[in-house]
Amino acid sequence: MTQEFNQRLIQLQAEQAQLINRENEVEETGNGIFSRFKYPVLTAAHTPLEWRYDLDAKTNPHLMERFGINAVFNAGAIKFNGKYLMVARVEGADRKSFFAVAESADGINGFRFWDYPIELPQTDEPDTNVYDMRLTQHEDGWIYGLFCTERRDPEAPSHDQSMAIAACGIARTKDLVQWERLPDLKTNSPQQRNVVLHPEFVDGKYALYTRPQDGFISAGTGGGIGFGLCDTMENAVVDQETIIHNKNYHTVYEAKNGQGPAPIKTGKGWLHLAHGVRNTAAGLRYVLYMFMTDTNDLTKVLYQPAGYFLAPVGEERIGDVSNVVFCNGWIADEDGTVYVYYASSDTRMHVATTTIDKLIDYAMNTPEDGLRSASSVQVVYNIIDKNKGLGQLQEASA
Ligand code: M1P
Repeated sequence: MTQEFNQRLIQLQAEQAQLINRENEVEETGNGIFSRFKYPVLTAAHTPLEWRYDLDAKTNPHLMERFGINAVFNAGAIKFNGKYLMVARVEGADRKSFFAVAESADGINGFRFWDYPIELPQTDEPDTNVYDMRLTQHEDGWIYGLFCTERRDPEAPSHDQSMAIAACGIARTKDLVQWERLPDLKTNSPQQRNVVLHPEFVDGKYALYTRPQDGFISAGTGGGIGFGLCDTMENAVVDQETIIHNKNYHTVYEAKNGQGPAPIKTGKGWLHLAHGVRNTAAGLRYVLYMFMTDTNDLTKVLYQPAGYFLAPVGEERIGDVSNVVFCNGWIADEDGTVYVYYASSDTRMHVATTTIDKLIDYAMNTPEDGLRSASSVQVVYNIIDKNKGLGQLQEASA
């Protein structure tokens, strides 16, 4: 027995050390907009063995897993004390999700979970499931975590055990260890997911991106990325939601969409990353897309490149909920590098790197969606015509 325990322990520890210490590799060439990396940066296998196994040979002689982890995905992100942190959605084999911080020194390699997952205080109405935290370092001095809290619909008949109500839970912290729970956001929408706090005050108020929707899965008559103001986060109420980016027929955000992480401020406007969803014969397909809003009027969309910014490829296409990429965390570094942390197929986390300059260029110079095949052909014609006589290698400039 002791031999079995020892052998398994050595193997488990060695495999995890190899996984965490593996250097990632940038994928060659790409599209010039961002760089993808070969390996996921955070997976279920990255979760500490101490969370999953009873490591006492007396009570667990076969060294069996006592708490299975199914997936690690949809992480918020922040640079904190010089380290790159993700607050990941960790989903147990029991389907319940919770939040846990993982840290890396360079934003790409060596992500390692902190010793304990986050102990999230409860409101008077306990959460059944929590997920998809968006982190915002607000100018009021707090780091806010806005997330989805899900509870069974009290109106649900007993034969339907899947009807749920999604609402926006709110917590705040100064150190990502101790969290203060605040009351859930109140809006006029029966369901809310993908709510994100803007990092600056707007007219002295807190500004929130929302996603009103009718049903738990379907946006119904709701949907679109909403924008609203509230006086306080200690009892957050958004009375009015203005849709700033709507669902649209025959686009990648035809069925629904949602704000990703908090937008990044640039000299040209606010850069937004969002997810767009469309239906296919194989189920819903989630991709990431971008748009840019005006520096002073956050409801005014200045630029919206056509189509997706990032879509699932290769292994990313396969997982618990296949054909999905989802992003609720990115970090803009002081040197202009942007780390986009995205999840694939509700299963694992990846990173893509780019820069603020490239994202501005992408947002401003990628043609908009003409909403018809003929318009797309015209865009290609314009590019071909402009390319006449071009395509030669350039002299290196000083
Ligand atoms: O399964 C894909 C995603 O579905 C939901 O996103 P949305 O609310 O936009 O439909 C969320 O449950 C998300 O966590 C999940 O990744």
